[in-house]
Amino acid sequence: MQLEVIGVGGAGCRLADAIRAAEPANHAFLTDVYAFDTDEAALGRTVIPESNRHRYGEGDPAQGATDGGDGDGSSPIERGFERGQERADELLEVLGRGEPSAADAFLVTVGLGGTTGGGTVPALVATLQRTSEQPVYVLATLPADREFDASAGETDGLAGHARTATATSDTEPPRPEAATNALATLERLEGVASAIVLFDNEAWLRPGETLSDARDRSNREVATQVAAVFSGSAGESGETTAQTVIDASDVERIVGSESAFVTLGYAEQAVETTSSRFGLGLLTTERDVDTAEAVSAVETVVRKAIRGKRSLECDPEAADRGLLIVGGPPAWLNRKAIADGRRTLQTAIDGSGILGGDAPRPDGETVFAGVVLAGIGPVERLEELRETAGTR
Ligand SMILES: Nc1nc2c(ncn2[C@@H]2O[C@H](COP(=O)(O)OP(=O)(O)OP(=O)(O)O)[C@@H](O)[C@H]2O)c(=O)[nH]1
Ligand SMILES: [Mg+2]
Repeated sequence: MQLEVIGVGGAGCRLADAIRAAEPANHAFLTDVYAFDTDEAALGRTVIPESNRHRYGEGDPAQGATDGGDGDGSSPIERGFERGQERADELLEVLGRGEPSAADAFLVTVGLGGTTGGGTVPALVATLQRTSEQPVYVLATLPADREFDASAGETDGLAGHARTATATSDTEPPRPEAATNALATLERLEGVASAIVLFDNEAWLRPGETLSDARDRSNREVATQVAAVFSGSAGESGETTAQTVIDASDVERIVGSESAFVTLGYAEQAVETTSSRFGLGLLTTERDVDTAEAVSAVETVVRKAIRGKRSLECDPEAADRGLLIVGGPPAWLNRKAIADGRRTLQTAIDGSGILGGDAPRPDGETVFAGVVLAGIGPVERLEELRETAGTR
């Protein structure tokens, strides 16, 4: 399927960057990618072409307000929502200069916790829903606990000292209000976004690591998960057509249109792709691949994608619906193992429906599985954030 990606705020733009970088060369699944931020310097650090970057809200009183309320008693995130409403048409106009109708869906990427991305996204998503036919999905990160401590970075000894000394505007500020902000944005997205893919920063940080240290790695992880699911059977050549093509309407059926929470899983395994004397000299043919090895590779990646670490940790049983995509060099895509994988997913989620497809990658060097679990709830991490917000 074809996706238009719109990054908003610092994290949103970096996520959009990462998704662009994860697009497989011969399996394009992106139409346009945009970066929107109030912060000119942050925008300048993205690799999104200048024509698709847009700074909005210049000189706006709401901008950069991260330190509590102002005279009128409104909180920074509320002022962020107001600014979002004021600016949504301007952003829509920028998107209109591209070719929004070429996309099967929009994916708006944002880091929840701040006031820019989280403030703008509800109004932008609502405006897109009003003015276009396609589903509008949101990819949102949840803030990590270590961001909430206002003194972090100054009190954690030498490492913190060194960081402070070399601090650039790229270093993440402490965000005591991050949990409150994140929950406020999610509340506004309820009933507005078609579906909300969550990525929990807390779960992907290593001990002692700051968000700035970890963010490139985290962004690559989630971008790989997104690419596995959305690039599905995109752009393949005629001779390697998927047995079961996953298209935009299949994705829509699984994630739904009612703001369901979604988590993504991914696993891959490198496989031998030595050239064959029988094929074109480049492709691995079925006779080069041991069936038992192919079955084992598919089983392994499917199990890891379902049971391993996902963008948001939750029991697969907590999901209503699931989607499984198994990809790799065609000779490795053992049909029976893929069918078994679908049954594994069906059993794991114990829900109402699953879909499965395959994604042949003649030029690929790995067998991979991408998993979508949709309609998950209750989300434990959101409960934790509610507790944090309640104590502040
Ligand atoms: N995964 C990931 N999360 C990030 C990244 N940058 C920031 N975050 C998270 O996103 C939240 C919001 O950060 P930003 O996107 O920088 O904030 P903003 O939307 O620009 O809003 P401001 O407060 O006005 O800067 C933070 O609290 C972090 O949890 C990133 O590159 N990757
Ligand atoms: Mg920012």
